[in-house]
Amino acid sequence: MRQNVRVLGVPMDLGADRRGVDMGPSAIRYGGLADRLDDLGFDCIDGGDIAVPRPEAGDPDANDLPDGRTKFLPETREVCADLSAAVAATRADGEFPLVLGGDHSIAMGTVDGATDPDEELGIVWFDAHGDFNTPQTTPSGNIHGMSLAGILGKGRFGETPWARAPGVSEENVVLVGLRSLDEGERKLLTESDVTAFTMSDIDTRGASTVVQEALAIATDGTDAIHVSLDLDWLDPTEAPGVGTPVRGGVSYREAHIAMEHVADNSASLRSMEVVEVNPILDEHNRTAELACELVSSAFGERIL
Ligand code: B3U
Ligand code: MN
Ligand code: MN
Repeated sequence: MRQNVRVLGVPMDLGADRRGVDMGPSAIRYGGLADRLDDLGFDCIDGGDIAVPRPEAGDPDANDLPDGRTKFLPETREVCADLSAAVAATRADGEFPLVLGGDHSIAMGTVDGATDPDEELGIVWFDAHGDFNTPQTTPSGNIHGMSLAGILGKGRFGETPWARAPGVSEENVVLVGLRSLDEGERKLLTESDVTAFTMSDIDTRGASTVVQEALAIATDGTDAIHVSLDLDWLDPTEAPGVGTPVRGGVSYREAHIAMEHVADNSASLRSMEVVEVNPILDEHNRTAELACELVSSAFGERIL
């Protein structure tokens, strides 16, 4: 009997500049996610949405410090804490947490709920961006560009780390498809033990080989893995409905083979999230529908 899948929506747009990603969970549901998972033999349960405050209700810069910028930090922490609790409750009920964003800041909540302090969780982060800025290096103040660094406890807010998820070691974290980095995050990433596969690696060695290697690194010595799928990982010709598109991303076919390799590792897969779908910028919901297709591949859909 396959594990039930519980879908958790996070209509979060506090971590990004452009409005619209808050509608991502609705667009992905409308794209047929539950029917696809049901067809694959999973029981897909909709856990509803996590409450997210409206940006108009707060002041993004209220918490800025002289040495650090983090727009909407208290609000983001609250949403991530609620999401973490929902992910942990899903696991406690023996169900698989599938999180729909929302901007990528929510990964801090998903990962926090997906792991325990006495465990090791590997992460594969499919993204055009490094999301490795800190409150000290960020050019924008947007938390979606800092969430992976936050999970690893990089950067500070005043005297203390500004974020940290338990049970994640840099050695088991892998970025795939990287093609846009700011100067400060480049330095931090280079100095870290995180593995980063750029688009050049994919061009040179092929998506299939690179993704299999990424999964091997994430599963090596860990109890489980989390897969974080930022739709801007794909080329904008395939996924136009994202807030920060970057040319030169993976193709439709490369994305599918990557997700099929995720499915090959289903015994290790603890949680998955799909983020940064922006229906306002999309063309007839095709990015959201693509997100559903990719989830299906990650959950084992095959032609034969
Ligand atoms: N690196 C830039 C832009 C960015 C990061 N992630 C997204 N955009 N989606 C920043 O603001 O940190
Ligand atoms: Mn991202
Ligand atoms: Mn991105």
